[in-house]
Amino acid sequence: MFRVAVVGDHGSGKTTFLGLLYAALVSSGSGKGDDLRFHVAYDSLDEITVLFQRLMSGGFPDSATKEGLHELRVELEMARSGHGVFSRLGSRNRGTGQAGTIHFSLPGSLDEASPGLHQGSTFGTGKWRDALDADALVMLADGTRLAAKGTDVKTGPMAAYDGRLEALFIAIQRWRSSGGREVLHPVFVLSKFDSVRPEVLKVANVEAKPPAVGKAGLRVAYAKALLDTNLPRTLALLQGPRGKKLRFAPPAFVFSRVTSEAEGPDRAERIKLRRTDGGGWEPDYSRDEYLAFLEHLARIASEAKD
Ligand SMILES: Nc1nc2c(ncn2[C@@H]2O[C@H](COP(=O)(O)OP(=O)(O)OP(=O)(O)O)[C@@H](O)[C@H]2O)c(=O)[nH]1
Ligand SMILES: [Mg+2]
Repeated sequence: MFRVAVVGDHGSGKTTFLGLLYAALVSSGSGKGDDLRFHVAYDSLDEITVLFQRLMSGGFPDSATKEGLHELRVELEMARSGHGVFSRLGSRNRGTGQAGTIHFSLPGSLDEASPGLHQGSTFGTGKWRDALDADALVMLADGTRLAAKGTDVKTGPMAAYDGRLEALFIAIQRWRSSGGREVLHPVFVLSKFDSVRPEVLKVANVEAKPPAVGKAGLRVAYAKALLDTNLPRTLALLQGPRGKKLRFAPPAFVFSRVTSEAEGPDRAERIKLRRTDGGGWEPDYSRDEYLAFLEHLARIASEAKD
């Protein structure tokens, strides 16, 4: 089983991210080619279905949805001769069609985690175990909180979060110094990317839209132009000397965006919906980003099995 832990501060967009990932999975698994088939484990089905229905009808996660969803277990299966985003995986596996089980967990909000974690000390049980044992660590960086280049990094809006992420990585390094998985894949999700302050993009000297999926080098440069100012300690740690056992893979970046409609006097903030090819409705979100991320996960999950 390939373990993916999703971490971020309170309200950074964790639940929305997982819901949209599921929406992307559903939309790709019901396409004409059916390159990707998936099966959601029974124990995760209720919560993800409720969240999915909520997003598809234009609502952001509410408190009831948030309470329930702490994990999602998905069995991925690739078509034998896939031609879609998953085709590479299909060929790698020479038609066995298996990517295996991917277990997503949402251990909680990092700003509300145990003090032991903040100090980087080792701690044993509890839901944060999932983060310590993860194959991939997905870190939400709330786009609305990004500071513009030139801001004092020590007092910027993400400075404290940067420290918490760094502490989490140090805790993981310690936890695995004597065993456990030897590779950790860091993934930065720049969430709410529709709402990044224009000034932030301007000062960083980047376009309003991130480079398309597939333009790997440009995307790394784009993301780093924004994150260098906001998460410098975490980025430095990931690039620094290796720990005794644990190795960090090069980070991946996901630009997550769902268009929202502002709240009015008597209505809550809503998700803007758009027409699908099939004639239905879905959230207006960065579907390409999510599909590319699923492909990335499927690939590293299949490599982890080798
Ligand atoms: N504009 C915009 N707003 C977003 C997006 N994603 C999340 N939000 C906003 O952020 C709020 C919090 O999102 P959640 O997904 O519930 O965040 P969370 O990290 O799960 O929050 P907690 O579980 O309460 O800590 C939502 O209610 C939206 O208002 C996005 O892509 N675009
Ligand atoms: Mg949540």
